[in-house]
Amino acid sequence: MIQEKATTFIIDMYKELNIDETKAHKRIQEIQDEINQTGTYTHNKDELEYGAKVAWRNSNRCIGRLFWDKLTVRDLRHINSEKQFLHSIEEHIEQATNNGKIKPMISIYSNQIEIKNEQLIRYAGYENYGDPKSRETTQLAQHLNWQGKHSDFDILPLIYRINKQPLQFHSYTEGLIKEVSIKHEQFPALEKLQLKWYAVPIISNMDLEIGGLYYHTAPFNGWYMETEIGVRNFTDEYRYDKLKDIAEAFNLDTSTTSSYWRDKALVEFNYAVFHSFKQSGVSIVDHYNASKQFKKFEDNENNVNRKVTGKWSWLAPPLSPSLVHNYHKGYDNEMRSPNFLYKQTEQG
Ligand code: HEM
Ligand code: NRG
Repeated sequence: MIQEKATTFIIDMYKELNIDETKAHKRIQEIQDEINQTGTYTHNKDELEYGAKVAWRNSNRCIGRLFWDKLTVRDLRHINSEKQFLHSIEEHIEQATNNGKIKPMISIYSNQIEIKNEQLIRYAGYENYGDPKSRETTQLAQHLNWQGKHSDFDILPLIYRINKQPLQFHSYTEGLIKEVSIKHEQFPALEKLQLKWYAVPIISNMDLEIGGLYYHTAPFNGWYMETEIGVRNFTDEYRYDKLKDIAEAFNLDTSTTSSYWRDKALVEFNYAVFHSFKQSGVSIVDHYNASKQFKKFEDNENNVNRKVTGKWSWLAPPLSPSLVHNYHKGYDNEMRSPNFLYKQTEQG
């Protein structure tokens, strides 16, 4: 099984990179020998980098794939001490944030290191405050003796384990996490709600599969599309559920749905999220531009005779979806390898 997957991966990679076929066969033999001796094999740096980039290219739910080739891949498989690990995680956050000019980045660790957070940066969730999505992680952190301030925006600590030792937590160095306050130049009342969001989404709960090997600890990030924050995180009833407060800040009549206050508030709020990020010098993309970039990705892929796979329900933005091209066409959701996968335990 692993042998077959490794073989397919090497053949695909060498073909795509125009490397001599005899070299592919030599590498496959090498891998076969390693598997015979140890039961598994080790990617070299080129394989790891290519594999991570193609995993992004194959991520059917991602609209940001135009930039798949511009992923900074950090090979951190050698790291085996707590000190090195924590330093490297903070380094990822700092380098990916890049003072606001966000760099797409992935850090790949050995499976001896486990991260329990869903994203490296998330706000804690309590019964009446914060992000309800993080309640479980918050309880775990509290169980480990972490204490939050019980505000709406307490940054959760990193929760990790090395070499099957007990779980530990680490609170990030002061000043490391960049955040953006949400405001609207025409409606000062919005700022009074004191909403803010962190600059960089760094997903840390997915497995990276390359050539039959699974990297369980491989946090990765790009930048936000504004609707992720504006339509979902602040608006979903099971998240921050702020739409009514936002509509009131915009002076809308919330007494009847036929005033369209929900729709009006949503559009204006997404505008505010986008421009607040821009004004703070933090990378973000609006859904029109993201969709345009995705079209370019589709064209690029067609030009090199690769079929684009995708999941329509995720690629259609949750704000004015019918105004972008991808709403009006279908996508094949076939799963390619390499790829990013949900962990078994979180698949539900
Ligand atoms: C999902 C945009 C970079 C892999 C998504 C989603 C958006 C998005 C809007 C849907 C999220 C949701 O609805 O919750 C972007 C943008 C990027 C970017 C604007 C800017 C560069 C990346 C990178 C990777 C990646 C660097 C991996 C190397 C994924 C994966 C998903 C996803 C695996 C599915 C996540 C899930 O199922 O929860 N992306 N992305 N994306 N993206 Fe990207
Ligand atoms: N919706 C989630 C983040 C999911 C991934 N989105 C990205 N990924 N933009 C949220 O926190 O709102 N990325 O790698 O850039």
